[in-house]
Amino acid sequence: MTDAFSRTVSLIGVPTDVGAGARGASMGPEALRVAGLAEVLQAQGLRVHDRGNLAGPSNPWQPPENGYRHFEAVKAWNEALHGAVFDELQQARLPVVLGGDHCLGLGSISAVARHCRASGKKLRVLWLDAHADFNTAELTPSGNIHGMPVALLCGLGPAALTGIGGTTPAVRPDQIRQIGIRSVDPGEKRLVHEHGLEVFDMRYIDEMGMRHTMEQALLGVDDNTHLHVSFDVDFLDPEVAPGVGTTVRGGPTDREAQLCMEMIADTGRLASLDVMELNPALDVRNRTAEVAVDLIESLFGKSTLMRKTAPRA
Ligand SMILES: [Mn+2]
Repeated sequence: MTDAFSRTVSLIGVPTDVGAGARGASMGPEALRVAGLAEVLQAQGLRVHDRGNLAGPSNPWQPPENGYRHFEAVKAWNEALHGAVFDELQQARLPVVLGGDHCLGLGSISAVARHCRASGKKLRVLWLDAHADFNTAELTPSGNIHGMPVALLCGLGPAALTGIGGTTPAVRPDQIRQIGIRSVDPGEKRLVHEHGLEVFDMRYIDEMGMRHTMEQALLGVDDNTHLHVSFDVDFLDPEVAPGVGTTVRGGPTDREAQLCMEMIADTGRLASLDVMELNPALDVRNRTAEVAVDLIESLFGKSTLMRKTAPRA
């Protein structure tokens, strides 16, 4: 048995929305727990260790300064998360980060990348999101750092953020595949092209289907690959998942999202996960958290299909 299926999963709650434009994602970790995340993972045969929540500064709710909102708070939360994720990986545990807004992708993925460098693993990041999150302070109108983590990971931005993992850039664009994208600012679009990010946007998924999309996104994943999934819940169509701060119409349906998760599970290479942007303040009776937990169940190997093949060894 390897990776996801022999390991302890560590839940790391990061109750903050300092990077977001709406308050409420700070309640995400608890909503995922209430929706039964630990129990669902245990039912898959995984050991689950809930590390509780990290601590950090409260949300000061200030306007941007020099193009960034809450720069110091974002830095503090991401440094704390970086340390926590790296610790878990060093102990051969599979970290599941319960966000929190998506600015936390910086702390989480910089830790995963550092672990991959230290252990000689090949890194593949699947970024499931309605947005490319490739903004910079120069481009973003809002200054909300949850729109910038991919750019920061690729080294675009101030050293205090891009250098959190000790190596800048933390990741190369060719290690990232973005899936479900349907809302990109004009300047951001140009930057995404300049940096050669591989994007499977909704147009691609509509035309080619989720199966082909995932085959392409997973191309080259091998036994030495550390597969990280950064799951922004706004990846999903708002009909399925209303409880997010930045809904964008026209996302994957429940079945498309299930297939996406199942095909990731089939690789057997999932080694770390972020679940971001769930906003219980905007949800309907915790429905979106329950949808997210269902999808995470599929990501860890639950297949809804009756198959005659033996379960993964
Ligand atoms: Mn995002």
